[in-house]
Amino acid sequence: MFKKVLIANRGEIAVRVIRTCKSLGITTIGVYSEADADAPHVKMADEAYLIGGPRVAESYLNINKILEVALESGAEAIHPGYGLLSENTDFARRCEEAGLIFIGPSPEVISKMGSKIESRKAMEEAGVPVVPGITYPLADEEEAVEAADRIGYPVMLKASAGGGGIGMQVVHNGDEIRKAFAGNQKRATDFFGDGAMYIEKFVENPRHIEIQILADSLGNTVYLWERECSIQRRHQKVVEEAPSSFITEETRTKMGEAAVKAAKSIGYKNAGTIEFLVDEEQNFYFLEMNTRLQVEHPVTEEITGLDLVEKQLQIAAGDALEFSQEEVKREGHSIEVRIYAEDPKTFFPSPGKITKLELPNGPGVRHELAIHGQSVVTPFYDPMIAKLVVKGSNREEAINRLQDALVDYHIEGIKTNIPMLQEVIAHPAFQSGDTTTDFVNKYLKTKKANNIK
Ligand code: MV4
Repeated sequence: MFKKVLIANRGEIAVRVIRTCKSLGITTIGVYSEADADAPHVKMADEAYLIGGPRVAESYLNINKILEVALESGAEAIHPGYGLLSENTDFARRCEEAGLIFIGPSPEVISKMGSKIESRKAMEEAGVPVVPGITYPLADEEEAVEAADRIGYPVMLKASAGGGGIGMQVVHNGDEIRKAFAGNQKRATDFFGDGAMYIEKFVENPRHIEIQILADSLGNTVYLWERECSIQRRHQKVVEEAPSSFITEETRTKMGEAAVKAAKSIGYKNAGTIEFLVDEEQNFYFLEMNTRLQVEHPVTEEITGLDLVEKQLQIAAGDALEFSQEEVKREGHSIEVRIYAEDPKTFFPSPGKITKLELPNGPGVRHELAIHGQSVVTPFYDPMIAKLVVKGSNREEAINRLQDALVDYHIEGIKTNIPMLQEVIAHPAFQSGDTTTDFVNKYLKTKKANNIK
């Protein structure tokens, strides 16, 4: 195992990674920006180095500076967390070139999965179901209309480099495509520097269900069941749970096996997630692969009893997975909610100084925190300030524990989305498991502020 690891991230995920490193006796190197001198991850790390100004481009995305700190401090490996540099092909390659181990898959795999068209192609070749559609960049809107006529409407126009719904639109006929094409292509070019567009059949009322996998460098790949993440607001996940109450045992096995096949076919290594859309008939289709540890990984840890950060470190150090697929357990039910510093009515970020923080506890309650009781939440970073994770022996118990915990969760000084989370969890549709991707628009009182294009 490594002796020294640099954590190239901030907030709750940096804290999370440091915690496991400490439990394994690994010395932790933190990095921080001028805005984060007082942040929890800085206090927790064994050593912490200032790497630049508050804006991420000056600090947490500053590859040269981060590599310099890693080399000077004697770190052997870098954990990128999620977001920031975690899916940056150039960073993974630069780590390799500097003789540092990037804790994640190879730069080639990150790059391939970063392109929606490339990853679709890879999955088609591997025999993993993809949504009926095309697997090449469209030359222009007329080619899009031709393809859509073949696929059948409605279709979804998508950007190959897309994320967060950017460059994506549902279209119902040729005229709509002609109207939508150039605008979406331009947005994709502006945001990602890549205007490649493709189309897929539009899947109605889908659920977002993803499979966690682990792959070691010796060829062992296992799936750690699913997470259901259908409740999202503007492509931001809000509530995640495991297991899904929607899929059958048969679908669960098929999806797990498809995810392992997907990972093996591309030579995947480390922890990864295959996202699927699941339709009302339980057909599932590959959507995209996330080549990093995800925000919602704790719900998988809760039902499997595994520490995913520990597995990532072991895999990166060259160790074999010490268990087989049959030995992966699935016990109880876990739900995570993301707590954002935002106005619960307007959903605008709500930075400011925290004046009071009182956290619930009790059986089955877990916290992942980016803040402490006197933190200043700045506007420079993602407004997610904490995750509340609960576990129960079944979904009902998990829901009850979550409701109680949210009542006892007190943050003062800034506004948070806790009222919205309470509304979701208390809703009969959530309680009965009716959790499709249009939940927020369909059921919440606040839905006017939640328009999805
Ligand atoms: C879709 C879809 C329906 N049909 N693709 C949204 C984010 C992006 N990564 C893919 N997304 C979707 N792709 C087809 N062919 C519906 C969505 C979608 C969605 C997916 C998962 C969770 C929430 C969502 C909210 C709106 C649309």
